[in-house]
Amino acid sequence: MKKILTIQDISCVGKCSLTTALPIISAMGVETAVIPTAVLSTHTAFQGFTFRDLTEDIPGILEHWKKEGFTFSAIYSGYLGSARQIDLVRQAWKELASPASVRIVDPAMADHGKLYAGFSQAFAAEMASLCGQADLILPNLTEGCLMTGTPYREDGDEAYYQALLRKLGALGAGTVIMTGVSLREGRLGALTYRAADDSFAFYDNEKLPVSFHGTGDIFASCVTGALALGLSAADAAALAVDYTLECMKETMKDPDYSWYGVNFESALSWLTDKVRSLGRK
Ligand code: PXL
Repeated sequence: MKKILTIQDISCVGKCSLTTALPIISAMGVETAVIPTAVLSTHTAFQGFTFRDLTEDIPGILEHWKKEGFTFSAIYSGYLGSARQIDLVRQAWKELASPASVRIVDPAMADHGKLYAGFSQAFAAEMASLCGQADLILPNLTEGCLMTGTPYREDGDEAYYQALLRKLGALGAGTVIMTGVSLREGRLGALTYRAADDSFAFYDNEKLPVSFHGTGDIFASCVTGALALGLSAADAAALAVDYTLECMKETMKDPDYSWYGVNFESALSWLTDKVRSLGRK
C-alpha cells in the first residue's frame, strides 16, 4: 500500500486541513501518516479560535521516524503557521523522502484576494521559497499572485493564467496545479503546468453559483491521493475538480449545511467508486 505523510494543522471544527486530508486520502486506499502542526478549536474564519502551536513536537517526531527508517511516497504540506514550520517541512523532506518521493506543497494562506488572518507578505515570501523547492504545488489564484508579485485579477483570461503559472514554475517547482480557474462562462476547473516541457493541461466542469470554505484542502487532498495511486498530475487534477464539484453539490442539497465547510463526507462513496473504476484500489 502507498503511504503518504501530510503536515498541516488540526482545526477541530471546520472541515479543513487534517480533518479532510486524513479521511479523503485514506478513503482512496492510501495510508496517511500525519504531523499535526497546531491544534485550533476551529479554522481561522471563526472568531475567537484557540491555537496551540505544536512546532516544538515536530523535531522529535522526525528524529523518531528517521530511526525507524520510515519513508513516504509523497510528503504533502498544507496550512503552516510560521517560517519555522516551513523549515521543518524542508527537514521532513530531507529525513523522510526517498528519491522517488513527491514533495507536494499547498501554500494554504490566502483566498479571494486576501491573506488569511495572521499571515503577512513576509510569510508569503517564505512560502514561495518552499514552493520553489517542491515537486508539485497547488496554489489558488490569490496565493499564486502573492508569491509572484502579480496583480490579482478575477477576470483573467488564458494568457493571464499561463503567464502566472510560468512565473510560479520559475520559482522552481516542476509542476503547478492552479485551482479555481474559470476560462469560460459557467465553467470552473484547474490548470496544470509542467515546467520541463512548458506544457499546459486544462480541465473544467460546471461552475456553481456559490463559493465554500475548505474546497482548496479537499482538492489538494484528492490530488495527493490520486498521485499516490499513479495518476498523472493532469489526471489527478481532473479527478479532484470532479470530486470537489460533487462535494459542493452534496452541500447544496443539504438544507442544514454548515457555512464553514462542504459536505465532502457525502461524496466519499462517489470518490471510492471512481478510484475502483480506475482499477487502482
Ligand atoms: O483551509 C485552509 C485552512 C487550514 N487551516 C486553518 C485555516 C484555513 C483557512 O482558513 O484557517 C487553520
